[in-house]
Amino acid sequence: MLSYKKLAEILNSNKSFVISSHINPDGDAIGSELGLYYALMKNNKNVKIINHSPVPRELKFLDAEKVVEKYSPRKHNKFIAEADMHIFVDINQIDRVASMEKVFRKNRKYSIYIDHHRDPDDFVNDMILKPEIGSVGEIIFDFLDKTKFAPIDLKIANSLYAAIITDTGSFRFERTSPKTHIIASKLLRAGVNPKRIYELLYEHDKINRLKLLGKALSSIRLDGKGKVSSMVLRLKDIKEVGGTESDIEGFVSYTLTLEGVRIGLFFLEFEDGFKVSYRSRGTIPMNKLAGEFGGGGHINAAGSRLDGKSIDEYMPKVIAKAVEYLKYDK
Ligand SMILES: [Mn+2]
Repeated sequence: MLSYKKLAEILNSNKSFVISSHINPDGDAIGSELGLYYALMKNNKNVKIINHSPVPRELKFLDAEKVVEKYSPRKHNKFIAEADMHIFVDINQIDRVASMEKVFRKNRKYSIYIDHHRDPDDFVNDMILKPEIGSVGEIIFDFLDKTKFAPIDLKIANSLYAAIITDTGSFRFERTSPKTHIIASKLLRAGVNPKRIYELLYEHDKINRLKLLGKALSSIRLDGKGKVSSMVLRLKDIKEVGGTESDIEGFVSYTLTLEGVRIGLFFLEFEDGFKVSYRSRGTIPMNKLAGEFGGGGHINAAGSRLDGKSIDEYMPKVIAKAVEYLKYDK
């Protein structure tokens, strides 16, 4: 594993960088990318953030200067091929960059993962991997704070704060630590306005989203003596109300709000297949459960996407497997 000191040396000794993250980026992906981007820019580096997906609507406020670019081979392949270094944040498996995988594989550069997921692949030369940390934003902060690689100005602070609150569920998920709060306090001292960031991130529901949430909530069912709850959103519901995958973001968290529930599942049907989000409390490994259906993730939060599979055939199977997994509840 790369030390912060060594990372600072490596960044200092290179000039041009590509920063990238996963398909459908969340606040931790975009916030961490931007935090690192501005830190590199302060050191007069040549940097581009290039992602497979565009910045989602609800995160656009973070990228007021529009520095995050959506990948286009014609526009970016040259820069990617010529950059000294490729830095991947919030991922540790190269296929998470989706359509960009090819260009990164073709143009191997000194590359690193900065991440907090388990089970990395061996694509990169080095990595900073801290699965015990709640967000990559905290890792980037820690790096900047300890090495003084760049002063943490308001732009960096806002980016990292947004990364932290999205990935810790506003300081309530398992991996929220005393240090998470210490970092948040330092970011507030750097000028972050927590009320404003929270409003920008979360308080902008569209009526479609609430209607879809209503449909999802009314589908809720319990199995495993009330310990496994699941919700489903069908393609016909989405078509009836209107809305996209990003309107459905976070619905899965409602499955765990029920008293006594240890595993929550959320099924989302697509045109050609479906996706499952898995959540758990305590020691029940959702990464392992998702792994049985071609996915992965963290111990308490994971996902899998089953393209070309029938939701009616698989939903009972996934639920039955989840009930079996209650045996891991210590
Ligand atoms: Mn993350």
